[in-house]
Amino acid sequence: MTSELTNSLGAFTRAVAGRTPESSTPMELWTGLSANIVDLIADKWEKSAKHAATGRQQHYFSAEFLMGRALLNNLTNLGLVDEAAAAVKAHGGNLTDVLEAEHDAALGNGGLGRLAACFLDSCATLDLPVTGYGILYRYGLFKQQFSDGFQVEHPDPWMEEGYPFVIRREEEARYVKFDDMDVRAIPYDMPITGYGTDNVGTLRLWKSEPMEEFDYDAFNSQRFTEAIVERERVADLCRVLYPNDTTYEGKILRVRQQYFFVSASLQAMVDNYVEKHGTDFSKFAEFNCIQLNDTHPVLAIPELMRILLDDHGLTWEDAWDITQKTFAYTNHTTLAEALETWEYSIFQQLFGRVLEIIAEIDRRFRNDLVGRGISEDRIHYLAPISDGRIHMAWIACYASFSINGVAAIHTNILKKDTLNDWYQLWPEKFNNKTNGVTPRRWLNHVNPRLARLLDAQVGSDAWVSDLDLLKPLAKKATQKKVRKELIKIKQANKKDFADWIEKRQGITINPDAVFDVQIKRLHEYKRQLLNAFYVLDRYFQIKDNPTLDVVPSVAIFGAKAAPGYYRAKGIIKLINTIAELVNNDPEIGDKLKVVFIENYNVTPAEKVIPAADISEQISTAGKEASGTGNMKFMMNGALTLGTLDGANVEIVEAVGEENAYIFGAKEEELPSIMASYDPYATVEATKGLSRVINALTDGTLDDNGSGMFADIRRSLLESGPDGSDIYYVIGDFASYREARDRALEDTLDEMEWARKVWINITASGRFSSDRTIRDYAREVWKIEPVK
Ligand code: T68
Repeated sequence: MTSELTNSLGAFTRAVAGRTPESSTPMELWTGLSANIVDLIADKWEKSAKHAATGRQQHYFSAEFLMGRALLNNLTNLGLVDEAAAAVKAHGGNLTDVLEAEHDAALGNGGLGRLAACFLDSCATLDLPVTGYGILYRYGLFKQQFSDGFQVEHPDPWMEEGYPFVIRREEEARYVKFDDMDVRAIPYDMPITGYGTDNVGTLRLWKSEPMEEFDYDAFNSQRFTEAIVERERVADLCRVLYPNDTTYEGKILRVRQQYFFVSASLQAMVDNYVEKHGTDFSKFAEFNCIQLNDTHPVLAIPELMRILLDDHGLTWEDAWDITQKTFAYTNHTTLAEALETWEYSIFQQLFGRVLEIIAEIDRRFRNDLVGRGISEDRIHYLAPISDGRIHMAWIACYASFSINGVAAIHTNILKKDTLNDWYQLWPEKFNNKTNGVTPRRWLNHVNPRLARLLDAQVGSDAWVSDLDLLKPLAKKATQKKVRKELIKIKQANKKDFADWIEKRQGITINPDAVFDVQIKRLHEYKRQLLNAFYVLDRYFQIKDNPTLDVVPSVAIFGAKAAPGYYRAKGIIKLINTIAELVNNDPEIGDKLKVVFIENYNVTPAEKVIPAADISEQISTAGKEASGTGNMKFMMNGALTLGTLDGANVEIVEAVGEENAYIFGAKEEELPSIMASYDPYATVEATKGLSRVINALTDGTLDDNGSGMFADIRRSLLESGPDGSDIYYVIGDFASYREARDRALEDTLDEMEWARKVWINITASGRFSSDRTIRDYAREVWKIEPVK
């Protein structure tokens, strides 16, 4: 008997492919099945949206949503995986091939964008009335290729072949005005299904288009080509995601993108309010709250003021009162180079009226602070406008009722350092919301073997939407059966990864070796260099002593560098060069291998995390705001090898120091250490390290004449602001090597290792984004589930 889904899949595939499903490509079957799924969601989605719009609503503004693939996630949420597999099979296809045809929606750089995606998943699952707002980038984060070990970037036209999971809402278009151009903003809505609920949330992504399909005057005159150019200028606006993470780039197109999406989103929100409640705005902040994901959407603050003042005639005092009750701001970094400030002249050129409003905010802010007896210097430092620049974080801190960091240590650093002046002025605004990740994608979906074990132990799949249910299982760590099961699961996952990487990159690894994984953006503060140095040191040790009894391990990396970040690209070249050296040395064999996953993204993360034994979280203490990969690894039974930084601190708190591998200088120790730090002397004093550092420039490692390796060496050993090893790589090396060696040795006692693994998995409940979102909902957003 053919199932309903088999029939509908046939129809949908015919409609998109124009031929029988049997002759369709996996991509066409993917498109057909995806359209079919949207069809199945549609009624619930409409109902959820109507329902949510009746009460208080939360709006999540973010320039990035790193969604990854959508189809399997939706099939899982709808409980349709088996049926879909059968339906695809009935048409001569194979669900795995169909799922693998899907492009990642890579509309984000890294942690910040992926966090936004996890949050939407949790909001939908918890039946919370939350909508996400962002930009429909035509090109996602660049595709990374290695050429001679160097990173080369390629465009990522992720939806060129069609993408059924966004629906164009023509009738909800808005106009966004710049001083030098007018733009039509068209929303594309993506349904966000939850697990075990009929609630379907929405991610609204705006696309820019020319005001008129045709400017007839222009087209009918000699200005034809100019008119075409003008159209392209508008389309350019949301063409590409800026590939910088954590560093700030003051590009005019970027600020256009920011204003574009917040203006369109606010217009839609305000229109919706007027429709429901009329033009008495006194209750606006009772019905609406906006979370700003970092400073990228902070232009929403003056823009809401503009709409209330100019379009609705409110007084400044009333508009400001509403604005201050509406916005909440999340900070994601303490790095000084990440704080967004825009040149005054750019705002002058793009939106004079918005600038006028910022200037008035600035004037009133200065008056306010003078009234509080604050010194002129401090006022100058904190003012929205100073030294010819607009300070986005300061506007956010002033106008928001809530300011939060993303892990306990990070929030403390904000209070005592980065935002200390603001903390002194308004301590009550500050709160911590430790990040989390969705257990749907990052456990249930990526690790079905472990998920089934958890089902059996819990007695149902209830843990998928209530990860705290794992907590009482911790005591089963003593049970041999559970531990044996865990070992088998990890082995099978490692075998899967080994097959996947072999097929993808042609590299063979031994699934019985320890998989040690560092996957994250390439940045000096994340210290991939420390990891690379360890590998090189180990290589030299084996070369010196070929009979050395080492625990076989595979060092697995995945990382993209911002295209303009020269040193990060040098580190990529270095890791690839070390891989070449190590992997092709017959004397080394399986004792040590290096894998660099090319084009690391959400999907490769899903493949490697379930296979990891060791999770590398080795940033310089105080630099990683939270990290979220650390949580994904923990949930999947990898042990943390890390510094006391970001959420590592809370992970160690949850599992106990004996169930993690902690090393390195602490955040509070570093200032005094750095005051008298001599990297050169430390190299000399650390066994094996000078050989490693010298290998950069003595001909052992070849950077193809690029000079990149000499640059890396300089950054560590030379004095001056561009050198001095400011991330303390050399200083932490000995302690890192000791901890990593110890972790590798510990894997030999499989049963004891499995005990630690189980403790980590069962303690991961507090790192579910459901917990994070409940905290936001209760303490900041003040929203309730809507059934
Ligand atoms: C990350 N930040 C933090 N920024 O580095 C990480 N920045 O510790 C934290 O876990 C994560 O945010 C979530 O809170 C980023 O990912 C960016 O990607 C970014 C992008 C554009 C501009 C600045």
